Amino acid sequence: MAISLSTLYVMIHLLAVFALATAPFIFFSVYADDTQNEWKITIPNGASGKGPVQGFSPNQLPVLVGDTIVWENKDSVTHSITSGVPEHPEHSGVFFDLGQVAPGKSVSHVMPDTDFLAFYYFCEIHPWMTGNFLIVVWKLHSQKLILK
Ligand SMILES: [Cu+2]
Repeated sequence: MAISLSTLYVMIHLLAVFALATAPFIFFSVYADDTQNEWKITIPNGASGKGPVQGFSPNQLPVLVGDTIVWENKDSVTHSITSGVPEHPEHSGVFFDLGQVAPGKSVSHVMPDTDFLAFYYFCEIHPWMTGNFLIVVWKLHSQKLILK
């Protein structure tokens, strides 16, 4: 049976989408090994303002299970690191609640092994400060990379 041109177009399009979607995974698989990574997130000076300063920098991270994420408060006021989204305070802190971080202090969190693909967090004191971890559940088993 001959494949029509439009079918071919759709197939090529799907292949392109697949290639784009998998590119980051291929990139990370090159660097993924059994070593645990440490990621630094800075809370910059002026983070609590609603202005141009980003509350968490970077505010998105692709991390692996077992990675350590460190938040360093370089602002002049205290912030909190609480899982969840500000729109649903009833679910705040379900996954982690690192409490308040005073100016000049740091807190860290080790990414647990769960079935979730993304974690959102925010500052309870300044709820417009938000961040997240994406595709956090890479698992390495005998040199094989498995995306849960
Ligand atoms: Cu804050």
